Amino acid sequence: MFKKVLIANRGEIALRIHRACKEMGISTVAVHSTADSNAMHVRLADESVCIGPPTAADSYLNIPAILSAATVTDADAIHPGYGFLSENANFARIVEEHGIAFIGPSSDLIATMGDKVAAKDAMKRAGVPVVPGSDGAVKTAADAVPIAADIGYPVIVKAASGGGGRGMKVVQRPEDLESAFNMASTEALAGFGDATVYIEKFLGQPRHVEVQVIADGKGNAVHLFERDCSLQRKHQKVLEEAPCPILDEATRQRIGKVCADAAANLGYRSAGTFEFLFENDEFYFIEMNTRVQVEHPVTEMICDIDIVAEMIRIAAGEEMSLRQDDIRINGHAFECRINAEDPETFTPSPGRIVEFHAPGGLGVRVDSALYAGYSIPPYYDSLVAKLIVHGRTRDEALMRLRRALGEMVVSGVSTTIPLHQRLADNPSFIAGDYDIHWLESFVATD
Ligand code: MV4
Repeated sequence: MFKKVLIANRGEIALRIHRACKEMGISTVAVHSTADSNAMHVRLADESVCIGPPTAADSYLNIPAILSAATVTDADAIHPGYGFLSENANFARIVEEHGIAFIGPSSDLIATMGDKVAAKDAMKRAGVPVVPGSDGAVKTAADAVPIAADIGYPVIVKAASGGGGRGMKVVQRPEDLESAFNMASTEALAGFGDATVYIEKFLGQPRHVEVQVIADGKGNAVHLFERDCSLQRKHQKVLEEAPCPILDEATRQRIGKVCADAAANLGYRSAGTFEFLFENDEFYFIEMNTRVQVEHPVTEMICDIDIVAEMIRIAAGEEMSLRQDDIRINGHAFECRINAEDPETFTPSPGRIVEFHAPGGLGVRVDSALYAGYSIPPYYDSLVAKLIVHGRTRDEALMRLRRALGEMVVSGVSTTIPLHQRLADNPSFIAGDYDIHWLESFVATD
């Protein structure tokens, strides 16, 4: 097992990784920008290294600085967390070339999954159901015409290097195809340096359901069931739950097995997530995430498995001890992403935290790097805490969610806690009756 792990991240996920390391007897190295000298992840780590100025491009994305920090502290491995360098295939490759373990998949599979066309193709071949669409990339607007006609309108043009909704264009009618194709391709080139696009059938009211897998790269893979992440605003998840409240048991077992088998087939190593659109009781693969995700705790709560610890054990070359038959869903979990933002306008609200009180009690977990007196810097993501609740049933988890939100205090900055309180009282949310567009209208009208 590793003696020392460098955590190439900040905030709550840096703490999350630190906690897994300490429970495994591993010492930790924090890296930080000059804006984060007083951050909790720096305070808790056994050692810390300043890697640059506040701007992420110069610090948390600074590959030479992070490698130097790992070298001077003699770290055996690097955990990238989420965001920043976590899905940068080049970073993973350079880390390995330095004789340091990258706590994640191989750089080749990160690269494959980063190319959405290659990812879909790999999944199709591995027996995963994908959204009907073009067979690979579509080169010109003229080529798109018969392909779109064949798929049937409406269609969606997507950037192969995309993600987060950028470079995506919905096309309702054939006469709009050429301009949409050119806009998507231009946006893709500007945003990702790659003009490649592909075309899919546009699904109108799907849910976003994703399956968590863990694999050891030696042909062993398990799934940890699914999360429903449909509650999003501007492609940012707001509240997630596990399991999906509208999925029947047979379909759940079937899609889980499909994903675990695909992960084993691909020789996938580490934790990974298969993202699907779910509509009319059918799953359609869209993308695979090759990192630990923000919302991984809802899965940990229902499966009683430490996903980050598993990632570390697997990166250290241990064979996976998890057995599919031992993994069961116990109850229900919700996660509220608490952002330092105005709950109405969603404009960021950085600044000094005056009071911080985390709720507690049975079935309540708070993953946060906040403390009273801490100043939230304006340079990074506005996520400041995750409130995760678990109950024996969805109803019990919901009661617990309201109770915990009522106890939580973050003063000095605005947060999205009031938004979560309104959500937790909303009849459609309570009924589990929502799709990927529902939250946008809830925020606009309610
Ligand atoms: C789609 C879609 C409908 N049909 N693909 C948005 C982000 C990107 N990762 C995939 N996205 C979508 N792809 C087809 N064929 C609708 C979306 C989409 C969406 C997906 C998941 C969660 C929220 C979303 C909000 C708007 C659009």
